[in-house]
Amino acid sequence: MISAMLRAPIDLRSDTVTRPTPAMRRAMAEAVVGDDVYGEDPTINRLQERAAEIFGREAALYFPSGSMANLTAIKTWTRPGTEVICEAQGHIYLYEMGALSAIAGCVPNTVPAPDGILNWDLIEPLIRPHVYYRAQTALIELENTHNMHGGTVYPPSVSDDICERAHAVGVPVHLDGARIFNAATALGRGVADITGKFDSVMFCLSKGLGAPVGSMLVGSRDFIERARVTRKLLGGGMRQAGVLAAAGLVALEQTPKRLHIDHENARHLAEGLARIDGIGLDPKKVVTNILIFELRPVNGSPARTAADVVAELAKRDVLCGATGKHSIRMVTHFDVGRDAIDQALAAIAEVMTQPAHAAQA
Ligand code: TLP
Repeated sequence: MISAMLRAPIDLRSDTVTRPTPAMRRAMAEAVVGDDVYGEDPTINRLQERAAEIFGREAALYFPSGSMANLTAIKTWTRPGTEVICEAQGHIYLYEMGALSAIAGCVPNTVPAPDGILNWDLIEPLIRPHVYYRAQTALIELENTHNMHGGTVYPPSVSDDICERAHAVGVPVHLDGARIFNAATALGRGVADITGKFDSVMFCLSKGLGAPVGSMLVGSRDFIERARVTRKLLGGGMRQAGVLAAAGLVALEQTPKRLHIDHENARHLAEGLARIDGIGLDPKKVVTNILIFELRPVNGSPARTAADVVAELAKRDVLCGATGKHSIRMVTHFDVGRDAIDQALAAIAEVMTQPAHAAQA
């Protein structure tokens, strides 16, 4: 009992929960810093140069969060009263506080897509004709990997096609690539290769890459200079934040090569879950580090609620999150090894043998 109490929980709520590695902490302690609002933080400048280089772009900009980097891109590409096309479960639409409307003044124009993967046939009907009294389409946004569809990955031919056709009608395309290194790992391709046609790309250092803080926006020099102004407007001008960027540099250089382990662990978890009565998911669809499963009725008993299963798992030191009344998300990352995944599976199997009412009593 005591050892169970002392054991750190198996935290599958998100890959945002990772703590900095010893190498990151050393780099943070030793970081050379300056005032980044004056462009004088050598560590931030180095991180921005490396991000631009890795993505084959002219420039990059460091942000405190992915949400601020997405909003900055949206606000830089659009003006109030214009529309942003995105997928109906997109992070910018569901989980960024409606900032695209509240702050950028844009109207989201959403469409659901199978597995969250848009294509031109879905997007084209949403593009507004050039009539002066219609809100104009100012931006298309894609999400790769797609979080709320369980870490699904865009086939590069599909995202390339969307970008080319959008450019042909004069609309820029922004990528929410919070987990683009996971997508690249799953595809066995480089991030520059799979994102080259986007006008701007946001990626997070603080998710699968494991840094404690930070996201990047990459694009042309002109776009990044305009984004720097928008970032300051949003209150995102930081000072000696090289102490944070130092961990980001370690994450950028060292972590992408180990992401396949998180993907293997997610698939292993998915295969185990699919064998448990009352759980529905297709393990073959789990190709990165996120999985979302459904709770289903078993032998005439109603489906368990996600809130009930999440609470029962928490009592067993397994943390995860509900994404709907009967759906749960789990995310693998470098703080959760294969043993922890097996322990989590044992706990889930135990919880799922309880009758629905037992947990609610
Ligand atoms: N996602 C978080 C939650 O907000 C859901 C998570 O735990 O997955 N784009 C995508 C696709 C994201 O998944 C997230 C964070 C963001 C943007 C925002 O990044 P932050 O949290 O740094 O603002």
